[in-house]
Amino acid sequence: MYWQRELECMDRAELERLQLQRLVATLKRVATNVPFYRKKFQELQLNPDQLGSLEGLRDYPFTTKQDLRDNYPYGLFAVPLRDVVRVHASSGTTGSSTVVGYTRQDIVTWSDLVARILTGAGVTANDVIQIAFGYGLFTGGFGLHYGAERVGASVIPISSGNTKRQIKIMQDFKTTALVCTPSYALKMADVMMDLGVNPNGLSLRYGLFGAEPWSEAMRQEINARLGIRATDNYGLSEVMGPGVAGECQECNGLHISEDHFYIEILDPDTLEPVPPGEVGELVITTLTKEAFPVIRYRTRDLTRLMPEPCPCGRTFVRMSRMLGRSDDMLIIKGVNVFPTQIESVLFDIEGTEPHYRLVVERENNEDKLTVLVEVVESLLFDEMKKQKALIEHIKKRLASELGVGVEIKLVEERSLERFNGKADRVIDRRQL
Ligand code: DLL
Repeated sequence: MYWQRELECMDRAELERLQLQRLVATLKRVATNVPFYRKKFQELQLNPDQLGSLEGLRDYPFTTKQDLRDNYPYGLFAVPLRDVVRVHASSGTTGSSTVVGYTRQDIVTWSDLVARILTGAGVTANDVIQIAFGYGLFTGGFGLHYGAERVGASVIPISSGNTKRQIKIMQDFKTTALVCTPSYALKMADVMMDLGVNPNGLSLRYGLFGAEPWSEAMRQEINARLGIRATDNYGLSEVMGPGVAGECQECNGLHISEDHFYIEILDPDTLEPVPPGEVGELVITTLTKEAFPVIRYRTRDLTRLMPEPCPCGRTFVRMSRMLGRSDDMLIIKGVNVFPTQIESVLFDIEGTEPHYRLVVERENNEDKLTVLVEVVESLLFDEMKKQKALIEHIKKRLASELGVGVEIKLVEERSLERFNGKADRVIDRRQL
């Protein structure tokens, strides 16, 4: 049942020794190979050789998404490109995207860690696993794919989209495990109903879902409608991709692969550790990554640790499902979207005013993002043709910037409420 029992059930003191040893090695490596870290460490007079305990990491500076953007594309890589065998990137076609790389060994580690998650969720070599995450710069498709091959399951790399075809393949190929976002799993259930396909007649047993927030209620609904056992798994491209943490079959919190990631839970305002079990921001330091190590990366994801031992026997600490974000990032159909990306596109388009609202809804289990944009008065009185052309233009620009389609609604100048204090432009009506 276990993938790497000797590691996943490691004694705590032994784990901490291993973490410290790997942490010192990582800090030394980035200080030598990455000018960004070297400079910061020098400014703070930090010498990795003198790190005597894991807590000592608190003296080290944080790394943020902005740091990755500022060093676009390869500035934070710790090995020469010659040693990089794979590159992934987050959404955003311009300077706002973040680029990460992997050495051959990083790919081996990544596959092992995803294999742990699949195994923890119940997947074995006997399973037929359908991977409905996008294959491409997004880490979801390839990340899960390599892990599933490592387990020895039969992998169907169908990628995302074309729901009817997904269902046909699922029937014909006798898929037993489904991998996608939780909202897409519900959409599949809807389409099955439309097509008159009875989920109980399928071979499906497991669902491994991640890449976006969901709730316990949503899990229950997916389980009931698809007749499966759904588990949650978490990761982010800056740190590796999927494979950072995942639920075992207890379905009660996600085990973090602590032999490869050192985690802190901090108050997002004071950046001090919160008491054990309380909600805070997850901050991750990679312990084994070669091409793209990160030190104290602020994920902006809010969670809490569950330090109690897990009945499954794994000793790696669990964290609760993600409880929110400490910034304004939205996840639309699994794609990360920042309101500022939308703003900069709108600023660039003639005829629009810099006033907008983002309305997020979930219709038929699919996310829908509508951008309300104020336009100069003359335009609203213009012929429909001109308005339509503007809408199409904005849609195209946004789709290429964000990597996901949005709806546009033009509204009258000065019709959107103005803010006195902090602008709150996002209305999220999704009920997960
Ligand atoms: O979403 C990696 C991934 C792929 C994880 C497939 C799991 C499965 P990014 O595109 O960089 O990477 O987005 C990372 O997505 O900071 C969270 O806010 C959110 N996220 C990822 N997994 C979960 C989850 C991938 N299980 C960002 N629950 C993260 C809630 C999640 N949010």
